[in-house]
Amino acid sequence: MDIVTLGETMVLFTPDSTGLMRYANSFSRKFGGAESNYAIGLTRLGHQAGWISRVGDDELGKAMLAFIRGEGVDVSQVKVDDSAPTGIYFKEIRSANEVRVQYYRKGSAASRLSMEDIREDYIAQAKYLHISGITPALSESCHEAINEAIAIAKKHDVKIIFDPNLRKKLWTEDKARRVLLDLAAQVDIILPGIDEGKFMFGESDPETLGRLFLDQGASLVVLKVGAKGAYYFTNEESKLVSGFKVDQIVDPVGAGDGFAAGFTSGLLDGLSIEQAVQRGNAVGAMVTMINGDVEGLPEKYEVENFMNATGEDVS
Ligand code: KDG
Repeated sequence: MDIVTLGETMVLFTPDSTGLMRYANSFSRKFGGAESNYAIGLTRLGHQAGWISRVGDDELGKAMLAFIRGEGVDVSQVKVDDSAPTGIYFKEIRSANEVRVQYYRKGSAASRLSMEDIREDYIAQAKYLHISGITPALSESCHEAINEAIAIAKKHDVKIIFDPNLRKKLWTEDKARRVLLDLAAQVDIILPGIDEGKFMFGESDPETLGRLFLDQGASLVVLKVGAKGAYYFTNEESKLVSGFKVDQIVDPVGAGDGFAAGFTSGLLDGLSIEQAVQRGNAVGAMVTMINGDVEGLPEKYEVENFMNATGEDVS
């Protein structure tokens, strides 16, 4: 396995019309969850990815599992839990720049994920463990599962990639800040957005944030700055890698997961950090052009064509 990730995926209902949710009468059923979005991003790019989770013993949970399995992700570590339902979320697209989400996930099957679901041999054989800041926000047992996965990865020298994925709806700001900072101190690579950096450290200058994250312990920090692209920082170098032009943003949700998948794919292919960030920027941009969290994730030839066709500087 190239990467293993863990977290909740939900059934996603998107109104077929834009505007206020109260006027929406018909919806498209899709699936979305930061960690499985990331895993699917990697399988589309030709890598092997495994996802650890729980789904409810219900029709939508079965459909979700079939969908993610069908995308080539290993779901052997996903439990069907008959004591809680599969979580659901609705997306309200007011405009491309204003997408609101409404969760129905409290007490969901995935929120019951626990350290017993984490198998040492499964994580030990991966090249990277990917974690996101959403999972510890879901429940105490989910937080324990994350800590267990981190401990196993460290024991077996599996590199840890952390996407803070701050979701303010899921926990208090104090707790979120405390846990995200704690996780940032335990990982090898961190992929925050500039707003997440600001939330965690109260700083908005990219160079300062890069330094602060490195001081926490990560050896590579990739700080995303929206359409402008992303900075990367190591103890030796730092650089802004420009983003790609997008003609029309349709749905920005999932762009960060696409970025993380493109970037990790670059590392797995042995690209330089700069080239890996470039691939991350391209995949993130491509995700925004299609409605849905995973529908816009490209195959490798598509991302290469996109990069060749639109490699313009938007900084
Ligand atoms: O990054 C995209 C995710 O936000 C979306 O797929 C849903 O996992 C999700 C969440 O918790 O918001």
